[in-house]
This record gives sequence, C-alpha cells and structure tokens, in this order.
Amino acid sequence: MPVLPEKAPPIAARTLSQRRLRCGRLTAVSGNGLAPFLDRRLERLAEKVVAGERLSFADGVVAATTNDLLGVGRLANFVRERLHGDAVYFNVNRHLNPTNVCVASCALCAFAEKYGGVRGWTYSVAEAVDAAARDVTPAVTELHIVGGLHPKLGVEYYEALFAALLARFPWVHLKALTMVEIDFLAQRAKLPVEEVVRRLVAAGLGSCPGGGAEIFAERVRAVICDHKTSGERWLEIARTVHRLGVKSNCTMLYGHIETAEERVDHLVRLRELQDATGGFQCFIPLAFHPAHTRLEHVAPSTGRLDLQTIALSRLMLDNIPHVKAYWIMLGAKAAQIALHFGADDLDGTVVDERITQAAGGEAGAGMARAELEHLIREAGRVAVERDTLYHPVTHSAPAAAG
Ligand code: V47
Repeated sequence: MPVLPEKAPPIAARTLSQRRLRCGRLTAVSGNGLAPFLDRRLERLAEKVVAGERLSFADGVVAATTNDLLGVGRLANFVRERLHGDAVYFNVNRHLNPTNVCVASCALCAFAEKYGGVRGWTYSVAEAVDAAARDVTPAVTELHIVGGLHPKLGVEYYEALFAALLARFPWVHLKALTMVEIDFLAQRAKLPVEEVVRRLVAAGLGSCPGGGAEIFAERVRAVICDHKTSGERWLEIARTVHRLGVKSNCTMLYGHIETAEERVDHLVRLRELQDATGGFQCFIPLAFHPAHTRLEHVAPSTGRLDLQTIALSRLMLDNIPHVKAYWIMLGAKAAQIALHFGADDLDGTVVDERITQAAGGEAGAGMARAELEHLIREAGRVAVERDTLYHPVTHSAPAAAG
C-alpha cells in the first residue's frame, strides 16, 4: 500500500488565493490505517496520483470499471482538492437556442426538428434578442448559445446575432457555437474554419461551449450521431479554435452504447489535444437522456455511473483545469455529491434549457443563485461565482439577485 502524505502539494496555478484554499486531505485517499482500497489495483493508481504522474489508458480502464466506487472517488477528490481546495465554481448564465432546425438526424437527440417540421423554431435576430431580454438581467454574465444545423442560417446570421446581443447586453460574454456548428457554417459557406472563427470573434464570440463531442469512437458515432462531424474533425476544429486564441470547453456523452474503453479513449484524445493547445477550460461529462430519442430503449444512466464518470474524468484529464457536474443532466442531488468525486464546478443558473428537457430531463431548467450557493455550502465547499473564463465575479448588491 503506498504511503501517502497528509497534504497534497499544489501542482497547478490556482485561480483563488492560497489563503482561501485548503490542500487535499490525503488521509482520505488511502493508507494511514483509515480506509484501504477495496480494489487493490487502485493502490498503483494512488501512487501515480500522489506523485503527479499521468495515468495510462489501462489505468483509466481500471478507474472506469472498478467496483470500488468510493476508492476511485477518493482518488479523484484528492486531485480535485489539490487543484482547487474547497472552491466550487458556478456562474449566472442563460441559455439561448436560436433554432432547433437541424439537417442532421442524430439518434441521440430529442431537441432537433427537420426543416419545415411542426416542432421547429427559428428566431430572427430581433426575436433572438427579445428572447434573451426576457431572461438577461445585470447579474447575468454569460449567454450560452447553441442550436441546430439550420440549412438557411449562415455565418452572416451569427455575426448579426452576436453584434445585436452585445449592443443590447454589452456586459455579457457570448459562449456560442459548438465545433459541430462551426464545421457546418464553414462547409456551408465553403470557407476555411479559420476564417469563419475570425469573423465570429470579430462579431463578438467570446468562447465556445463543449457540446457535440459525444464519443469519438467511430463505431459509436455511426449509431448515435451518424452523418455528424467525425471525432477527428471535432478535435481538428477545436485545435484551430484554440490556435486563434479562443478558449473552449469539451464534453463526453456517456451512458448509451459506449464501452468503458471507448470512454477512456475519448478522454485520452482530449488530453492529447490539450497537451498541444491548452485551450480547454473545462470538461463536462454529459449523462445520456434517452426519452423521445431513437435510443429510447437505452436505460438512463445510474448514480454509480454518473459519479464514477466524474471521478474517471478528473483522474484522466490531468491537464484540463475544471470538471463540471452539470446539474441539469445529473440532477441537483447527484451534482452535489459529485463535488466530492472530482467535480469543482456546477455550471450555472441556466433558466431556459431545452436540450435535456426535450429528452426527458427532470432536474428542471433553472436554479436561483442562492440555491446553487446553498447546495455548494451544504456540501462543505466554498461557492465562488466565476465568469466564463473563470475569473471570480463580485457583484454590487442589486445585481446579486441573479
Ligand atoms: O451537444 C444531446 C448533448 C450537448 C442529448 O460547454 C444530450 O459549458 C444527453 O454541451 N441526452 C449540449 N445529452 C449540452 C452541452 C453543455 C452543457 C452545459 C455546459 C456546456 C459548456 C456544454 O448535450 C449536446 C450533446 O452532446 N445531448 N442530446 C441527450 N438526449
């Protein structure tokens, strides 16, 4: 059994001051007579984790498949506390989906509608600004903007949209368009991705959300999102986005037909790209919601898979600063527990979420800032409001209402 130090030495630059952070409590990882691992294979992982050594693909498969959920959780919690102490980040954000019309027809998706279909909506720029105005207050720091691959909406539409949104809400950061949407806009306009990204940035794009990555393995993509941007292409576009100085997030959709090995492979591919670019801020594991999709026969993910996937992600992605427990998909209760399994971020207040709702999500579509802060404090952590780029936010009293 490895001999583990009481305190984890810091290994990464911290966003908060040292004073506000508490180092990881290693007595909780293993050894010291407290709680040995039930699965002895985790001892080798613990040695590496304590030494700050990278876990291999094979280690990842152990972390993904072990029955010692609490063991793997303790390891991930150790890493999470070494990076962030007790801090848990959240933001005051709003979602905006300008259209759900989509030329792709992904089996995983309950949100999209075909062009001309009765469930479809497409906002003009003015309508999109009006829709945002219903929810955006001075306290909101981010608009998360994603939608379908609409056959008639080109780069010009998004340029006009971003400019109009920033004219109306100049204090808001626009986190908009996944790698899949950027790919579609570039192909539709027959323009290089680089040019599309430059134009969008000039119009006000601040950063990109992490959606659309699903699972990179082509075997899985052929079933859950056939005809969509390939895994290789998703990574290539993220590389370009990062090269142009735009930060992004990354995701993994789990709990459908993928194997544990395919989950680990996905994480290793993200880690390799991050070694090259450093452009990912946050990783978000997304629990698949099957209702109203063509994969409705798949059982929803379990609490165990949710927590183990958070822990696995934290352990494998040693170069991505943040792991988000997206409460909309996990539910508030599991997201709160995930703060002790490797996650350091809860996402935000959200308010009008449609992708998970369409697929039977039951967590609700919005949460007040006070509720988020309560969840975090009640988990024994310290709530830190952040902006999209993870700078701490301090509000004046009227704005703090959220
Ligand atoms: O791109 C689609 C996935 C993503 C389903 O970057 C589904 O900060 C579960 O990417 N069940 C959208 N998931 C969500 C997303 C996201 C959320 C929060 C924060 C950030 C961020 C990104 O959800 C889609 C797709 O990968 N998705 N359908 C479904 N049925």
